[in-house]
Amino acid sequence: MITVRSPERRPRSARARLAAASALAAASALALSALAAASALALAIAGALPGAAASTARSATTHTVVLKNIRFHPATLSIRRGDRVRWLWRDGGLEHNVTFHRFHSRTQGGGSYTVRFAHAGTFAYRCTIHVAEGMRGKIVVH
Ligand SMILES: [Cu+2]
Repeated sequence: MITVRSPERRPRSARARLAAASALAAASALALSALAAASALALAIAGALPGAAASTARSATTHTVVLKNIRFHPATLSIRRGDRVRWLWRDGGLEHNVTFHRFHSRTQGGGSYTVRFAHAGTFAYRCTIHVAEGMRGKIVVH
């Protein structure tokens, strides 16, 4: 009696074993993907940390002001202490200068002039050639 039932049971139990094995494989695949996700998250966190550290020790930025059409663009620029401002002559060779109370560029038809602003405050400047035309600017350092 048992020997008759046994061949009937065997395929079932074999199928059951196979099902159990594939379930285990699926479970381990899930575990692997969870592990992969966890390590990807760990990498993302590790990657984010140096970025957060870098943002607290902010590096200086260089801002650009373009001299064009007898104007400074932008006329008013807000920056942070330690930042640089670079003026770019883009007025088809027309001569301009960047003149502050205590320092100034050369009068030139092209090129650039860079100043680092170490102190907070509002610094007005102008082009002495075109001051009557309203060629003035302002750097606000925070
Ligand atoms: Cu000018």
